[in-house]
Amino acid sequence: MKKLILTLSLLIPAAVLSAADTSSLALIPLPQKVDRLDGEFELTPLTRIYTDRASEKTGEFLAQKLRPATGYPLEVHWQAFSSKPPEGAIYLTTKGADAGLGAEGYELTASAGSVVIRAPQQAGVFYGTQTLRQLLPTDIFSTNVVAKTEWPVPGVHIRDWPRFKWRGILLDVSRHFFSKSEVETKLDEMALYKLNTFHWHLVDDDGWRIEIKKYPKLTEVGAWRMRPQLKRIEGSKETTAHPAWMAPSADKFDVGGRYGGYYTQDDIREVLAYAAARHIMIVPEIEMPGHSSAALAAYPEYSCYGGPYHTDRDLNAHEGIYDPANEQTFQFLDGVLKEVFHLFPSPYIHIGGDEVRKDYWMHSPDCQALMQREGLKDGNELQSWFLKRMEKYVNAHGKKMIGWSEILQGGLAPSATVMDWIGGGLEAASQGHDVIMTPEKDCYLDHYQSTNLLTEPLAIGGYLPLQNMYAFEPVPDKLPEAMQSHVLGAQGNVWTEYIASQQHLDYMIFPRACALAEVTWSARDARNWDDFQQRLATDEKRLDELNVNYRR
Ligand code: TNX
Repeated sequence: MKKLILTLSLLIPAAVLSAADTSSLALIPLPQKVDRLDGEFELTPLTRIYTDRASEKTGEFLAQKLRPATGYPLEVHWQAFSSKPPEGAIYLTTKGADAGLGAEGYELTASAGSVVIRAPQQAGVFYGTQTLRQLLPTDIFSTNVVAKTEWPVPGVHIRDWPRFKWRGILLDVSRHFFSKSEVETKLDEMALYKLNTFHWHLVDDDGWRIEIKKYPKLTEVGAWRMRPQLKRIEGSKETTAHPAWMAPSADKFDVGGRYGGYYTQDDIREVLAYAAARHIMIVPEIEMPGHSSAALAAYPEYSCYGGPYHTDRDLNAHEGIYDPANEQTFQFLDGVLKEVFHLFPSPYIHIGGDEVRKDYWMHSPDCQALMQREGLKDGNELQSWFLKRMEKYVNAHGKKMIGWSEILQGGLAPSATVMDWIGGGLEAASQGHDVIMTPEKDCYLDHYQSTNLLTEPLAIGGYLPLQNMYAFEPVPDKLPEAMQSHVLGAQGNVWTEYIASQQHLDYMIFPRACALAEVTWSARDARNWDDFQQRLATDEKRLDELNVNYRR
C-alpha cells in the first residue's frame, strides 16, 4: 500500500498534492500554506546551521534540539550570505524576509540542497525551526541517540503565520504546586506547538507561590498546607480510577511533612528567561479580591473579619476575600504588585476578579460605610470600585489589567481586558475592550475527556473531549466584524484542584493542547477533524519520544 501511494505521488504534480499531503507531513498546528517540492533534504553528520546575527540563539536552540537523537555535531555558524547558503546547510535568517508575514510568521523552504527559514522577526524564525523539527522523522524527538543514519526533510515550501496573537495555556500552581523544572517542561512543549502565552496562576486559596520580599509570610505561611487535595470535593462527580501517577512527588513535602512549595524571585527570573528563549510571554495572575485565603492565612488583618484563614480547604471557615474598606489592604496589594511588575516584563497583569463572595462584604459595617460614602448600591459596584482603583495603580506602572468575566459586574474598568470563562467576551469586545476567550465548556483542560468516568483519573467534573476542543471557535458568532480584532485569542485552562503530578498534568493537557494550538494558529476554514486525527496519530509518536503521558 505504502509503495502504491509513493508511486502515485510521483505522478501527481506538487500543487495537486498539497492538500492530501498535509496529513502525511503531520504538522500541528497546520500551516497557512504548504506546497510540496521535489526531492528532500538530508540531515547528515556534516550538516551545519548558518544564521544571521539576529538568529544566532535560535540556531543554537535548534542544534540543541537536533543533537540528542542524531548524535551529529550540527555546528552553528554566523555568516552573512549575500545569496544562497552553501550546499547541505540549514540557514536561519531575518534578511530579505517578507514583512507581510508579521511578528510571528515565517517562510520555510526545504529542498535537496538546503533548508532556509526566513522571517521578519525572531519569533518567526523560531517557529520555523519548530516546524522543521516536525518535518523530520518523529524519532528526532528522542532524547537518546537513535541508531540510524537517515534523517530526511521532505521537499516543501511553507508560508505560515498565526491567526491569533494570544495562544495560551493557564497553569494553576496554587491548588497543587509544580516545580520550576516541571513548569519549564510545559513551556518547552508549548513552544513545539507554537503556543505563546503562559498564564501563571500563582495565587489562590490553596497556596501562595511567589516570593514577595516585603511580605515574607505569604510564602512562609501561605505556600504550605497539611496535605494535597486528592479526594472528592462535595458535589463533584465520582470516579473510580486513581492511577498511581496521580500522586504528588516527594519533593512537594517539606521536612515537617507539609505539602506545598513556592518560587523564589530568582526561580521566577530563571523561568522567565526560559520562556523568553521560546518566545513565550508569561502573564502572572495575582488573584483579588476573592480566592485569597492563602494571603489572608498569612496576613488576616487585610480581611473583613480577621480570620483565621487556612490553605487547607477542609479547614476553611470563610472564603478568603480582601477588605476594601481598609486602606492598608491597598497598600499591601500595591506592595505585592510592585514586586511582581519588577519581575515580569509582560505588559499584562491578571488580577483575577472571579467568584467573589460579596455577601461577606455586605455583612461588614466598614464596607457598608464605604459604599455609602462612595455611592455604591451593591456588592457588584463595590467590586467594580475596588477593581477600578487597582487598574489605576496597574496603569500607573505602565501595565494593562486583565480580569475574569466577573469584572464586568458593576461596571468594567476603563481599559481592562476581559478573560471570558462564563461569558462577557461578546459584550466587552462589542464595547471595544480586548478579550481572551477561555469559555468553561470549550477550554477547560481540567474537565473530563470521556463520559466513562471509570477509566478517567479523578477530575473536577465537566466534559471536554478532544473533538470539542478542536471545534471551538474563539470569535463569538454575534460579534460585528469591525470589533473582531478585539478577540486577542484563546487559552486552555488547567486548574489543578485534582492534579498533583506532572504525569496527570500531561494527561489533561495532551492532546487537547494540540487541538487548541490549531484553533488559535491555523486558518478557520482549514480545520478538518479527520485530517487532524491523522496528523495526531503521528504526533503521538513525538509525544512518546518526549515522555509525555498524553491521553491516548
Ligand atoms: C472556576 S475559571 C474557577 C477556578 C476553578 C475552576 C475549576 C475561574 C476564573 N475560576 O477557580 O479552579 O473553575 O474548573
